[in-house]
Amino acid sequence: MSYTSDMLKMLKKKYPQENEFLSATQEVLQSIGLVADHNPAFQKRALLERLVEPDRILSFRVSWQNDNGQTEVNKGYRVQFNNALGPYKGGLRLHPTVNQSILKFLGFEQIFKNSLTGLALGGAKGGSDFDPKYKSDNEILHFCIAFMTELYKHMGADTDIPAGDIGTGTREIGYMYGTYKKLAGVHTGALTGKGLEFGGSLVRTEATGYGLVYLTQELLKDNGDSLHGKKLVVSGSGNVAIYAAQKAQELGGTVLAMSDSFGWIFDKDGVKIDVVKKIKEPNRGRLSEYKDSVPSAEYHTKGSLWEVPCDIALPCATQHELTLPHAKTLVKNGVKIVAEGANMPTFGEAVHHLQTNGVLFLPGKAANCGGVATSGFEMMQNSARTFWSFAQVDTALQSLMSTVYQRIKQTNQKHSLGNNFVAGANILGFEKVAKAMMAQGI
Ligand code: NDP
Ligand code: 2IT
Repeated sequence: MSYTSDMLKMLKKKYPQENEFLSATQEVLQSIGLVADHNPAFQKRALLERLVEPDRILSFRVSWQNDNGQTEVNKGYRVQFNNALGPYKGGLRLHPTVNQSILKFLGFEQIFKNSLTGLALGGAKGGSDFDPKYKSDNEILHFCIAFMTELYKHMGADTDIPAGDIGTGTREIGYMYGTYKKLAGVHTGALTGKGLEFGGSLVRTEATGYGLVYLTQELLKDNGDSLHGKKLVVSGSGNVAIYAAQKAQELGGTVLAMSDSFGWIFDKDGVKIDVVKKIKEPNRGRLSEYKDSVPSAEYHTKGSLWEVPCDIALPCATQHELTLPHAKTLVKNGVKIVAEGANMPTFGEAVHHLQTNGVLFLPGKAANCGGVATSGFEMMQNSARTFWSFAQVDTALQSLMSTVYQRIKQTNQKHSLGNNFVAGANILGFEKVAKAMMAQGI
């Protein structure tokens, strides 16, 4: 047995119900053995035991009033996982499936993702099992006020800086920030993804999707190729998916299919992003409406968009959406690259199948880190009380994604990992956090 496998065994015993958290920790622990197993100082200081246990988990009740005057009760959380590199940083997810396991997996991954950005950001995640679908603007406002009334006590520009995630976009961040500002009595950058009029950064809305495409572009460039003429399939049709699809098309690709949790669209002429935006922003309408504007498109509720033959697949919806059978179909149809816009969208066995069949696989921690990196840029602008132009932020984002690619590639070369970007990203992310934790004692 090794230190990393002991740790995995311990976690399975201690948290048998936390499937998502176990998947996320397994992937990291299985990658970092090379650098974590042979350092007795790590074991003496219980480095891994400390790394897999959140610093704290805040959980609270959120009561709010719906439009019928009825009080509704949801569960709210913030998992402050690790602040070795900087203040806790990570998004807030509003989705009925939210539970402690999901937020622990997201918070855990955020530690390494934030490390990969090269910025001084710790890892955290939070949210609620509140379902924003079919809620009125007034109900969203009342939920956000109630949620922040609890969370504001634990946040701050130098302590914990939440942001968006599934179900939390610019509108929700605006309502949350308004409440934070009132209760805390300060106007500081304690949330990112804010409106441009009150401290938000240009490009933050687009950043995760753009960053995903920039990293994919680096990989293509490295292989003497480009996005030009490539066929893409992008799952989801939210913040990440929309801007990934938009940038991919801008760079010469064609997005043939997109999805939401009800179904998926196929548009042989390339999905019209403006139509998708109109449906989704900010009211989270249904993709079935796409056909009203583009009658030649197809809308399906059966099967999966992963059946559409493509060169590049970008899963951008949610965790565990791309299964082994999907991976087999993608391989059979000749996919060349799979890059994760979402967090852990691909099951472990599907990743393995893709990698062993020569598909270049970019893991979410690296591929979607452009979002949190641009949150980091927002924090920089807030601290300096300045405002960068679109081009300034976009150039900084492109350069950061290029550096992330180069550093993962160097890590792979150093450890003879070939094209295993999962292992490279995990090792690279881990090494910096481990160094910081060791330097800071216990
Ligand atoms: P949004 O809420 O904007 O969009 C989510 C999209 O995924 C929607 O189309 C939604 O469909 C679909 N979806 C959500 N849950 C499910 C589900 N259980 N099954 C099928 N489809 C689902 O979220 P984001 O675009 O912000 O986030 C997407 C992914 O990207 C998440 O994994 C998130 O953690 C990750 N991410 C987000 C970042 C950000 O900056 N926003 C940064 C890095 C990663 P429907 O409308 O029907 O619910
Ligand atoms: O998963 C993620 O990286 C996010 N939801 C964005 C986090 C952030 O703080 O911008």
